[in-house]
Amino acid sequence: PLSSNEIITKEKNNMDQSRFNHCVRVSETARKLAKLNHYDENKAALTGFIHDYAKQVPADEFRKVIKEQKMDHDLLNWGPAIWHGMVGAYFVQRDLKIIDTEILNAIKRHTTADVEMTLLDKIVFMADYIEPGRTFAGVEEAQEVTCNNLDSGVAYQLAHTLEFLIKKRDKIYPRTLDAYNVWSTK
Ligand code: DGI
Ligand code: FE
Ligand code: FE
Ligand code: FE
Repeated sequence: PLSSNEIITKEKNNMDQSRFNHCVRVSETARKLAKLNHYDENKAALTGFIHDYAKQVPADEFRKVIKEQKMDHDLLNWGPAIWHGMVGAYFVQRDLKIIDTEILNAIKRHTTADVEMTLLDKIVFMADYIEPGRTFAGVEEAQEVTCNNLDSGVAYQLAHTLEFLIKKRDKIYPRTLDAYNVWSTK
């Protein structure tokens, strides 16, 4: 495996400074949520740190990997917002040499969520949403809800993300909608 310093260097070289700073804050927030929910703090912090590793990969590189790795061709109908998690996990495995499927799955699910989510999936999904750099209206309520109950935080984020996407007349990735249907009633 790569050393921590090698991972930090590769992460830095794959994104700009403000995205890197976001990743550091997500890492710290994931550590805090792990402590609150009795999960391995170091594993949560690492996953949070690398969750957006592929956020600034060019679209053509994503398309190439989707085809070469024979991933679901429906992915080609979507864009970087969906790819940087779902396909981003491939880049994490390839470049950062991380093979832990729990970590890779949490990265795959960090944007869309999923009908079934592990504790690590939920920690990273919520840390990304409530990290202290976030400024959207309602972020304080989101932080409070999430720190009181992680599952309620997941439901909160999914509902608000759907509202946000519909307001923009953006497409809803079916998995995001499936996740909302399951988590909104939990
Ligand atoms: O990568 P970050 O910006 O830190 O955060 P993220 O990975 O949670 O991505 C958030 C963006 O992804 C946000 O602008 C909404 C978008 N998104 C989430 N679910 C869907 C989606 N975009 C589309 N088109 N469809 C979705 O279902
Ligand atoms: Fe992301
Ligand atoms: Fe997110
Ligand atoms: Fe993020």
